[in-house]
Amino acid sequence: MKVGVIDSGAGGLTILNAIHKKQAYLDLLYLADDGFAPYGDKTTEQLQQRLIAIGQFFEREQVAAIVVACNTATVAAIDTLRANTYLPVIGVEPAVKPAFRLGKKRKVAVLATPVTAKSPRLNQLIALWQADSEVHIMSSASLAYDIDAWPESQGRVRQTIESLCAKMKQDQIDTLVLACTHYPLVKSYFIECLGSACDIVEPSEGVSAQLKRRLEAAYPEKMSLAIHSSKEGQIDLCTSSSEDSLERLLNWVCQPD
Ligand code: DGN
Repeated sequence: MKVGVIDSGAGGLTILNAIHKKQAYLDLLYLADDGFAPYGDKTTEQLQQRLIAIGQFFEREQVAAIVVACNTATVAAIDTLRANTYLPVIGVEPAVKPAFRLGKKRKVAVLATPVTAKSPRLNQLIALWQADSEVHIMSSASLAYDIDAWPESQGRVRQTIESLCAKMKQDQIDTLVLACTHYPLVKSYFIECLGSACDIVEPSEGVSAQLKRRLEAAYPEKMSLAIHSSKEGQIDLCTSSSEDSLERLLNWVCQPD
């Protein structure tokens, strides 16, 4: 069974890796839509139109489900995609619920792209789970874009993370939610700057588990056969821009923890 996974660039590979780790029997087709990146500075309407076209692409590829492995596209356009495709669609949402469940009176920073940071959906999620925790929404317009330009951009990535973390330390943040799928690719930099006292939360395992539930509900027989087979699924990568970006993506596929 084949599943389509989409992000604007390399970020969704954090989700793809988590899916492959737990559900190795699935074939995965990853689309890095870097010809249209970054998603973080597009309008809601642009993202909605783009996701409709991507839904059609995945239908032609005969996938069984689509994973929108991008917080920005999820908050802006997942409902539109769902309304325009017959395929099950799984999104990724900022992992605020697990963050607030870590304990009471947390000081939580949610770091995202500008579109996600401003979205009503993020604010609704926070209002739902916040309880007595303090929340600081932070955004970076450049970080996801720079991660896509790895490794030349390594210095800029480090600088941006250092300055974001300096602010978090000043605010005595004890929990960081990585609310852009690109950010876990450079999680080690966050750990370096914040130290082990700060919990860092990201949603990739949750999305993988949600995908499994949706596939089991939509295709019970096929899934039962797939789970019990010894077949190792295939990972295919494609991009909407150049060959060069495909090579960059390969750096991030199935990295060890
Ligand atoms: N990985 C995307 C996300 O989770 O929001 C980043 C989108 C972008 O292009 N900036």
